[in-house]
Amino acid sequence: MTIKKNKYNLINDGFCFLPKIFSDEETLNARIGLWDVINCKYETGSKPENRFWEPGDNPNSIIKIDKPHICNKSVWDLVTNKTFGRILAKETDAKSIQIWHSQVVWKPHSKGEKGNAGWHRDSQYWPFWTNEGLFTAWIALSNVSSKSGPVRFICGSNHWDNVEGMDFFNQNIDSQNKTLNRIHKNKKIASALLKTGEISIHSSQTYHSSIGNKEKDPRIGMVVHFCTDKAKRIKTKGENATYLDQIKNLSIAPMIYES
Ligand SMILES: O=C(O)CCC(=O)C(=O)O
Repeated sequence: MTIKKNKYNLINDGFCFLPKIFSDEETLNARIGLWDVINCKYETGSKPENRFWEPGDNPNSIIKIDKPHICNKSVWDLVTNKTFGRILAKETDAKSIQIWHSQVVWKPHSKGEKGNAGWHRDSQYWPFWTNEGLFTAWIALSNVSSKSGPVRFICGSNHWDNVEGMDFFNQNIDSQNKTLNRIHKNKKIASALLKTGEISIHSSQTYHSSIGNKEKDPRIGMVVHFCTDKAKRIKTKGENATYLDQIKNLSIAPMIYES
């Protein structure tokens, strides 16, 4: 099934789909670079911010590693592509686009619940940001079919109040579905069926998840968290108090568009 690219929009639905803007060479190089990062080979000498999978761990579980863009030049080149920055600015009606965080979510053929990413909205992990001006671009680095565990968005959930009990790391999606169904009966869910090089964007308030990859090839997403000129920092105490100070360092948090 092909998605009608203009059918969804960021404001009403909380997500949208963009056509391919990256060349096959750019996506292939980034994919090779991410595989290196996954295997602890850091071309730039910089380590990722956080690893949730190590070589030797379950080969059928979801692999998530934070800030791979600082570890590999091809990954850096992908996310800092000028056309990408311009298109994100157009879609979000922004004067500037800064990448402040990223992840690779690499999903090999899954077994059991190990490939699941639970329902969540990104803002629940970001107490140091306001909701406005915060978005995520998901760049497909493989073809994503309905069987490969695509990201699924709940239409309009960017307008919902918080739903307790939702979490990326909770792989029991059946139990999360029960909670969601109690509160929101008539949901419409859209899957991001993307070709390599295509992109989805969602707001930080949009609930999304993904289930296991039943294809034999990996499903690969380069997840780019970006802020616009409308985003504002919130002062927080404790372990997050200084987390966002790193956005002053453009070699960690590149500005990819300024009007
Ligand atoms: O790639 C996935 O399955 C989950 C991605 C995700 O949670 C995100 O893009 O914010």
